Amino acid sequence: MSDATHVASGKVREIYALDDERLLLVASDRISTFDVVLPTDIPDKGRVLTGLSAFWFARTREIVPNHLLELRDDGRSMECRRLEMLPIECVVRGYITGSGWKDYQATGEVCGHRLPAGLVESEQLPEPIFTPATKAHTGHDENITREQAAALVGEERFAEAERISLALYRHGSEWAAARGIVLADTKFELGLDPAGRLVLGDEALTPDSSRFWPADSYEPGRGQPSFDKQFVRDYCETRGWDKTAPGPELPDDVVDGTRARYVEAFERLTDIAFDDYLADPEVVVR
Ligand code: Q0N
Repeated sequence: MSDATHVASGKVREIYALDDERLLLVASDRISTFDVVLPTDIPDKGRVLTGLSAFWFARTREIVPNHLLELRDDGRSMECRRLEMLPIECVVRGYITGSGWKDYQATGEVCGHRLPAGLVESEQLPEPIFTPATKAHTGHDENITREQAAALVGEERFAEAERISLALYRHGSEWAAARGIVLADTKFELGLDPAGRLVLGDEALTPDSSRFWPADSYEPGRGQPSFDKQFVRDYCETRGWDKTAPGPELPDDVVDGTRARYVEAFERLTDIAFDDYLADPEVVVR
């Protein structure tokens, strides 16, 4: 770490340059809700997200190569290949929620996909759809049409990004469904390696990059509770917080309950005990 240069900060992750070819991605224990980072950490949240990403990277290598080079012993840092990232977010939606639900209600379409009439909030779509977005550095990512996305990355790369993203979502959502978790939607970031091949970067199929819903309480026609953040959201609602920074500090029971939900997501999805991951992070990639 000592000779790594800080390159970028996300709300909850940091990126450092190790050399010209390699980056270090470090996942913190910070949590955001309603787009605000809260002052209270969730212990091990960064390890859960890093472990899940590494797990999926190891299991989706046949679909697309990825940027993971090495998972560090701290369980929260990954050494990665440096890529030239595409200027789009590769979002896949299997259910109609979030900005997709807003766009559908306004226009009957999401990113140029015309959807059946009469869908209700959180309903499963007839087929998962690829709904690219632009990367907004301030505020929210903006949904764009396939034509706009193709203009940004080229027709051929757009088609490949769509095919890869849909294949990753299908794999992840089927795996999760078998373990009682609905993967409503998810966001991937793809980049190009020096040979010009598409490579999966960022984190993948984690609760921070996806909407995870508990399958046993899934009920179309309303918003769904979040698998991981519901205690935090409920607490923030009872506090009557106006959702502007700074957010409220979280009491111990909300922290403990939320940590338990992250660990539960990890254990259900990986079939690996979280303590085994802490003892030796490599268990998720073997
Ligand atoms: C990169 N982002 C946006 C951390 C993640 N392998 C890579 N090569 C070059 N650049 C990037 C990666 C990766 N991953 C990706 N920024 C740089 C995603 N960030 C958002 C903030 O948190």
